[in-house]
Amino acid sequence: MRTRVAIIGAGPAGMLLAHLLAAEGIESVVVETRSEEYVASRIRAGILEHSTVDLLRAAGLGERLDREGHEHRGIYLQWPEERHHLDFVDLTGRSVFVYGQTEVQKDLVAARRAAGQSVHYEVADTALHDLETDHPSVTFTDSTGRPRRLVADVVVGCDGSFGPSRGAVPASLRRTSERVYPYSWLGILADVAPSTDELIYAWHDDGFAMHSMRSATVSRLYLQVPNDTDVADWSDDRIWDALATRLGHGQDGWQLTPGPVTEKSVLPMRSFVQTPMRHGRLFLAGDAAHIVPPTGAKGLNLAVADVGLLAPALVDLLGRGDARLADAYSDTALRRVWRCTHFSWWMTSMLHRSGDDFDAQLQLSQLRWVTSSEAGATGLAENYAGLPIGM
Ligand code: RFL
Ligand code: PHB
Repeated sequence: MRTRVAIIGAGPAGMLLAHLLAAEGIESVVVETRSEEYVASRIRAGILEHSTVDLLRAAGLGERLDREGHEHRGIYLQWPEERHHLDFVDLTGRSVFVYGQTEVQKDLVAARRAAGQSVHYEVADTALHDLETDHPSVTFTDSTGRPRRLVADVVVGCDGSFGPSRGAVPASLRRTSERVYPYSWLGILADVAPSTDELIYAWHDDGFAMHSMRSATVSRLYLQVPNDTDVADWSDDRIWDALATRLGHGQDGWQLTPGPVTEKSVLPMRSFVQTPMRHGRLFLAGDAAHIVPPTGAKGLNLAVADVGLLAPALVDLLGRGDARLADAYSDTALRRVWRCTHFSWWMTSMLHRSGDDFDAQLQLSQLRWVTSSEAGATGLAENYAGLPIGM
């Protein structure tokens, strides 16, 4: 098979890239190990930052987002006895949207299907070849068991944290930076109306807790738990009790309403960056190049920002023979990647209990400053609501 751009991974990065390239007349083929249904039903991100929403709208993907997504002006930050609202719109003029990754994925799949996008689901043995030539290729076994070779002008690794693309950059040329955190998140999805109008991020002596949501009838909540926690040890009642304590049920009359839990999982947390994000005719985008802990709600947004830079770079390279944006892609993308890596690390470090009381006092002092100083609040708001793509 021959195509212009071979895209590995049909998650949000891969499908959005295929969509943006097609809008400029550049054909691509996507290969994906999982089934379409599996990719579309993975419960992951929930918050879209301002520039993500702008990009999706400009790409013609904003219709359902505008109809069903919920615009939030800010977030609540709290610790025992105190809850403060940070209004991002007042502070920076920018808001965020609650619209699940599952919904973004459905919109992308529908748009690509309507356009006749070639996507090979349920492939195996994906391997990358000849990346230092101008005819790189991807080999895989298709869902019928047939070995295939896809020859392209460019290969883009959008294959997330476990895909083969990042390892295809020669070990002598790649650098990785990593931080593993000593705690995880236990996340639940519950069929109950959210007990809050906007997200609550809570510091508590027992550990961090967060109240997020997916819609007017579905809540998403998280608890800080030790690494290697077994979900089987957390009954629904135990989870709701811990959430009530950490989120301050009863404080100033606020109540947390529990409901039926429909999904429950433990999510380890780490920061990871691999540089450069390009090697020869291979480009990396999204989780294939970087992972952030979820506390800053940045993972999906970073994947979208990468693709927002990469699509015009590939259009120039393949459509006009102009390599300037492609040559600048890695450095340009990494500026935002490191900004978001810092912000996610900072939010994580400020809100999770380490067990050390000196750390706890520093965290509380930081929270008091962020919620009482306009400079502090604006810094958080600017990063959370999102910097412009290309910053
Ligand atoms: P994805 O979504 O992981 O997609 C990569 C795809 O590549 C496929 N693949 C392969 N395909 C072919 N051959 C191979 N050998 C392959 N190996 C893998 C995979 O099957 C997969 O379909 O990466 P992408 O597109 O870069 O998108 C990144 C986002 O999914 C991720 O950053 C976010 O979900 C992170 N994240 C959050 N981000 C936010 O912005 N806000 C949030 O609130 C937020 N919450 C979260 C999250 C991630 C979570 N988990 C479990 C990772 C909450 C959770 C629980
Ligand atoms: C979510 O809704 O899943 C979510 C929201 C904000 C975060 C992390 C996860 O910071």
